Amino acid sequence: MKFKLALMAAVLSVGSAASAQTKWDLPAAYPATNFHSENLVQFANDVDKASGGKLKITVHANASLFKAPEIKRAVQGGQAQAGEILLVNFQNESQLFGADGLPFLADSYDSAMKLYQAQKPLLEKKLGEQGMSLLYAVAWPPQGIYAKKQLNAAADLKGVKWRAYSPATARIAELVGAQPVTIQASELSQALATGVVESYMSSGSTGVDSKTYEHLKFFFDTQAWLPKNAVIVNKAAFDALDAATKQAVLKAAADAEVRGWAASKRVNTASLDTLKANGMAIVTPSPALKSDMKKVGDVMLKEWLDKAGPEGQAMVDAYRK
Ligand code: PCA
Repeated sequence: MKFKLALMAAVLSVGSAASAQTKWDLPAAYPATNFHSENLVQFANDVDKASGGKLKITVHANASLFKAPEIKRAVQGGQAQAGEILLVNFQNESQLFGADGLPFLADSYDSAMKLYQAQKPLLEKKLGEQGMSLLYAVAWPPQGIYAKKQLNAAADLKGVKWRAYSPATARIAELVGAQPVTIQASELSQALATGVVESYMSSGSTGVDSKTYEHLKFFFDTQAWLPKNAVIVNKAAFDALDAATKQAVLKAAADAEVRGWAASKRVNTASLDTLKANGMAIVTPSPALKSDMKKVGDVMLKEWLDKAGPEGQAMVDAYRK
C-alpha cells in the first residue's frame, strides 16, 4: 500500500513535469481566412497534438499583434517566439530576401520551388546569424496587375497611384512611371476605398482578401513572380524545447510546407474565379505589356545582381542550372 502510494506520487510528479506547458505567440500579417493563416493554424494544431499539449502556439493573424514589417524584428528580439514574414519585405536588409520578388526570374510554381531550393541555404545562414531559424516557406500565387482600365502597354501606368508592398514593387512603379505608395495587405481595402491607390501588383488571393473587385475592374494575369511567406522561429525559444517537442515542431513545419504549396495552387485558380464572379475581367496581358514588364524584370535582376554580389550570382546560377 505504502509502495503503491509512493508510486502514484512519483507518477503524478512525472506527469506534471511532463505536462509543463510552453506558450508561443506567432504573429502573422494576413487575414485569418487567407490560406497562409489557415495553414499556420493547422501547423499550431499539429504541434499541439504531436507534443501532447506541451507547446501551445497562438497565431495572431491580420497584423493584430505586430505590423508586417515589424514581425521579423519581434521574433529576433524574442517579443514573439515565432512569426510569419513576407521575405521580400526585407530586401533592403539583405538582397537574398528579395530573390523571389524579381519579375520573371521564377514565374511558375515549379520554378518558384526551384528558386526556393537555391535560396534556402542562404536564408538559413542569414536568419541563423540573426538568432532565428527558418521553419518553412510557402509561395503566394503568381503576381498580376490590378488596374482600373485596360492596359495595352506599361506606358498606360504612367502617373497611376500604385500600391507597393515591398521595395521591389515600389521599384516597378518607378520604372513604369507610376506613383508608389507602400501599403501592407491589412490596410489595402481601405486604401482602395479612399482612392489612395488605384493599381497594384499582387496575387488573386490578395485581390479576393481585399475585395479589390469593388474598386478595380481589371486583373492582368502576368504571372510575374511568386513571393514567399516564411515562418521563422527565435532560436533561443526553439532551443529551450525538449527534444521530442523540437521534433514535433520540425515535423509539423515540413507538413505545413507541403500543404501550403498545394493550397497556394488551389487558391490561385479559385481566387481568379472569385474575381471573375464578382465582375472583374481576368486579362491575358498583350504582347506589348508583357514585353514591357519583362524589360522591367531585366533591369531589376541586373540591379539585384549588382547589389547581391558573388553570393547572389551563385544563387541565380544554382537556380538556373
Ligand atoms: N499578397 C501579399 C504579398 C504578395 C501577395 O500575393 C500582398 O499583396 O501584400
